[in-house]
Amino acid sequence: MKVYGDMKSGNCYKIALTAALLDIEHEWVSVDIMNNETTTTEFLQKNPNGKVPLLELDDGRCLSESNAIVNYLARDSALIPEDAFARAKTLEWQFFEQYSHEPYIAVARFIAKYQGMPQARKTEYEAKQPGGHKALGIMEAQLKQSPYLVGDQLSVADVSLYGYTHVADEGGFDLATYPAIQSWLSRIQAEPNYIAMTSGD
Ligand SMILES: N[C@@H](CCC(=O)N[C@@H](CS)C(=O)NCC(=O)O)C(=O)O
Repeated sequence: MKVYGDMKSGNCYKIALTAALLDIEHEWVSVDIMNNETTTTEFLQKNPNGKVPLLELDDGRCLSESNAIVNYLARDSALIPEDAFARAKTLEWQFFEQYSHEPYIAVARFIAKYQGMPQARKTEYEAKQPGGHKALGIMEAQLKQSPYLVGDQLSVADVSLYGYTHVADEGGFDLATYPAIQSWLSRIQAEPNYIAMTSGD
């Protein structure tokens, strides 16, 4: 299978990390989002939404949306809890990630790190800070109660939230005041097959 992605993107890194943790063989096809490579006719045929990550199976079927891909790759693995309620909780965290975390932390990071904080987006960047801290506060509260977001086991919820949380400082979010998040980051980084965000691209 092929994964189309850009390792600058936490959404794409989630896929690389899932594949590494589960030792899933795949071909990484680099797509440079800064060079508009998601807008080519060829790419839009695979994902009409023009976004990475994108998974292309050997039979040609394509799957977009990072958390859908994470869950597909992790099917039948220990990253997906067997218990129905715990499994729904992993989905709860993944929807939280897309609606209440990524739109603040990932966007602030993109403006600061990849666009170099253009004056035209400075107000928007600043407006992202309270929402990002709210999301981090919710994670911190959970991680004070359990080592992982859903109980005692690493799950897809952790992989999905790890993607942008571990680089939140690049969006101006100082993690110093979130000790439980910091311990959680270290636990994930200690996973045997862990790969860092810069590798694989
Ligand atoms: N909800 C999508 C978001 C995907 C997304 O926003 N991808 C960005 C990179 S992080 C992208 O492809 N941007 C290029 C563009 O929009 O042209 C997911 O989780 O996969």
